[in-house]
Amino acid sequence: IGQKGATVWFTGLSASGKSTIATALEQHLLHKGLHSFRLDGDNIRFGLNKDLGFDPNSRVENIRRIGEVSLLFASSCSLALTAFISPYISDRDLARDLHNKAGLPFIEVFVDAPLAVVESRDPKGLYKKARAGEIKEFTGISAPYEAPVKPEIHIKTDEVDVEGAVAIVTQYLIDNEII
Ligand code: GGZ
Repeated sequence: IGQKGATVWFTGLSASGKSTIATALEQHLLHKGLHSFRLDGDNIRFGLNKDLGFDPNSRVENIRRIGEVSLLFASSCSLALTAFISPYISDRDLARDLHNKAGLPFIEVFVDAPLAVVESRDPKGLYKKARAGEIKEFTGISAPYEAPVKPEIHIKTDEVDVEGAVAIVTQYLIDNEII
C-alpha cells in the first residue's frame, strides 16, 4: 500500500474524544502497515510547548507550532494525527494554509459532542474545577470554542463509537487516495 503525507487535524472540546480516536486510528493504520504519528498534549504540551499556558496568546502559539510540526511530518510522507482543542478558526486555517501551500492534504475533523455530554464525562474532573473557578479560561466554560464551519469530517461522539469514528476517517483517507 502506498502512502502520501497528510495531516489529520482533530479539533473539539476537552473530553470530546480527540485523543481516543487519534490513538485508535494510529493503531488501525499500523495494522494496515501505514506509518502515522500522533501529536497530542502528552508529547507536545509537556515538551516542545511546555513554555505555553492556556491564555489566548499561548493557545495561538501552541497551535502555530503544532501546525508547523505536523507539516514536517506530512512533508516526510507520514500521516500526522493532531489532537488539540485548537479553539480558534483562524489558527486552524493558518495550519491549513501551510499545508495547502506545500500541496499536502489537511483534513480537519470536528470531534463534536455537546458541552453537557463532555461535562458529564469529565474524566479528569477539569470541568468541575472550571465551574468552581479553580481553573481559569477553560474552553467551553470560560474560554471560547469556535466550531468548524466546513470541516472535511464531522463526527458526533455521542452518536458514533470509537471504531465507527476510525472507520469514517479511514474511509475518507481511502476515498481521497491518501492511503
Ligand atoms: C482547556 C485545558 C485547560 C484550559 C488544562 N482550557 O482533557 P485534557 O485536559 O487532557 O485536554 C485539555 C488540554 C488542552 O490542551 P490543548 O493544547 O489541546 O489546548 S489548545 O488547543 O486550546 O491550546 C485539558 C487541559 O489541556 N487543560 N487547562 N484552561 N483545556
